[in-house]
Amino acid sequence: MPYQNLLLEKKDGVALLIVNRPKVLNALNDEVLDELLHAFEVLDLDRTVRAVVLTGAGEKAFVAGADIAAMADYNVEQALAFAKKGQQLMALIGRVRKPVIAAVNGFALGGGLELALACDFAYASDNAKLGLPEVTLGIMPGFGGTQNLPRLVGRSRANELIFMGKVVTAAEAKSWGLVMAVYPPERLLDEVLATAAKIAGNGLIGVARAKDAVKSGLDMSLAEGMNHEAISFASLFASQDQKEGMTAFVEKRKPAFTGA
Ligand code: CO8
Repeated sequence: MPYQNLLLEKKDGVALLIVNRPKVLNALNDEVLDELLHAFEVLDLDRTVRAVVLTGAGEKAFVAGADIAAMADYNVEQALAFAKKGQQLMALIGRVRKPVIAAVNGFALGGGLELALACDFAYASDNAKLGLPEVTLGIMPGFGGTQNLPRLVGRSRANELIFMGKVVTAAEAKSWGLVMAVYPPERLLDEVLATAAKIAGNGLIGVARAKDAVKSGLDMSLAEGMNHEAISFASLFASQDQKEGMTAFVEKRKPAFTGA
């Protein structure tokens, strides 16, 4: 499917997905959400892709939120449908059987920060600004921000950010663990692509099962999560990647994982 609002490049097992509406700072409207849903479904199934990097086009923004002009005249039913579609996208990113890493290259506001929060982890440029300013528009986060942010940074920090509509610097976001590292803008993408390439060199099934164990474990009791982990761990011993990884170690060579 040719995308109107996305760019997609693939190299050495890493897909680079770019939200491409720089004139409106990559704001998310219904069409962008549909295209992102399609792209992540396809990337999940694409056996040549072992890690995904998500970023925004241009030098100013990752994604500056849901499209305010498009939402302005929504009624309650339209708002619900839009929120559900956004949440469907965030859930899909969590289910994609490979890591999805956000390269936050500028503003990540509202639905843009919620998109970054849905990724497995994030890096930022040192000029990035992150926040959930929805209350300044008379609304509240609707793409998972009230659920995902407190799980990541704790309830007090999340509440302060959300109730104030506060926007924080990349350095502050790093000190909270919201982003893993901060780079100069011109280095950000190369650094994130290098991280993705390292992950892409590991056993795909092991990484995928680990992603699932961490993600679903957050919604389980400790005992259920442990059991889920043990079953996932054991299942890997039926994979070729486990045989290859351990044989390569014994033979003192680099493993050549196939993802099978
Ligand atoms: N939606 C639509 N257009 C936008 C958005 C946006 N979120 N952000 C920026 N733009 C547009 C601007 O309107 C402007 O367009 P134009 O050139 O035609 O005037 C263009 O992008 C460039 O923006 P600015 O001129 O404003 O650039 P500045 O550098 O002066 O400011 C800011 C950058 C600070 C990022 C500013 O653009 C801004 O505050 N943007 C809005 C940020 C925001 O409030 N985001 C949250 C939106 S609400 C949301 O995300 C809810 C998610 C859950 C939805 C639930 C479903 C119902």
